[in-house]
Amino acid sequence: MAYRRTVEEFVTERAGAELGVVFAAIAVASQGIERQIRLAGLSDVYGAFGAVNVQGEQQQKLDVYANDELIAQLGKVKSVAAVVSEEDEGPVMFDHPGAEFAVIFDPLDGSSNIDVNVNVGTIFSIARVSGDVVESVLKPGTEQIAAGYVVYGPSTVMVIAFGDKDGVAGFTLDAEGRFVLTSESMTMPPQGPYYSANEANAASWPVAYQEFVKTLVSEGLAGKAYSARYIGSLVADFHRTLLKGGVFLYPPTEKAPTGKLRLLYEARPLALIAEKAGGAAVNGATRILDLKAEGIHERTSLIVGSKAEVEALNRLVMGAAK
Ligand code: P6P
Repeated sequence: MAYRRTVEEFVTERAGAELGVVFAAIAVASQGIERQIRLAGLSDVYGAFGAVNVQGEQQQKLDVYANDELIAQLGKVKSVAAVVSEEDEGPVMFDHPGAEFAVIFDPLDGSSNIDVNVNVGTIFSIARVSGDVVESVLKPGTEQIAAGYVVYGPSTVMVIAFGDKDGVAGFTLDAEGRFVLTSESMTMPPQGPYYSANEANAASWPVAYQEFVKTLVSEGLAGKAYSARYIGSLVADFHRTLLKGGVFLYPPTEKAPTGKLRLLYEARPLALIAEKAGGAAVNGATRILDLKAEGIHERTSLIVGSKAEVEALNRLVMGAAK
């Protein structure tokens, strides 16, 4: 079998050794997280950690483990100045004078699904630091140096994209614990068979979103019929959308009028990957990558997926807003 490059080798070739080392640290942390998830039932790592994070959410033991592991691995990389995590109020600063990168991440997304053995994921974005770390990471998503996610499951896969290069690449965790290249150029189908949303919230969505889903169900779009898929782990719902096409939508709701998902470490990294794969990502009115964040834990609505569906919904939402 032909040699498969590791994610560190691939990134080093495409974007230089400095970034390659950052991805190597993320790969080591992700391998540790995968092992903890796989063996969770055999050790006491299921369940609540007994504390609440900055989001006011019950931390699961594996949330804390994942966060600690990513901080530990990235803290060894001299070119990383700081990390910004969903689990921490502010940046975790490292004593790395002159370091140029900040890594922003959701260490374990979908953790409510862990105890039921459903896919969960790590989502990350890499920003260039110039001066203040927070100011640097709040810049629009078009400034991302790179972004990626890891989806833990029957097969654990890392998917990445670079801000200034074309293409989306996929790596699979092998038996030796390395993420090796398995998809060199991933593209999102121009239209898909699925829509993905938590329809229990539909009554509180803005009407345009309700109309859109009703139309997909009753008439389809451009002659295509649709089916519903909703896993409840953003990374898994996104990964399916990337591979099969269609649209994932988390519109504004009564409980989350500005959206539930986080802009910096959920929507933006996935928006970069979606666009680099030929898809699109908006918040209903604006391209996700153009949004400047006001705060590191800012939330947003997210419509992401194949161009056909995202653009159709965007037209409806913009039309309704007039
Ligand atoms: P709901 C998981 O808690 C998460 O942050 C995302 O992974 C997922 O897409 C979303 O929330 C699910 O939210 O309201 O449908 O349970």
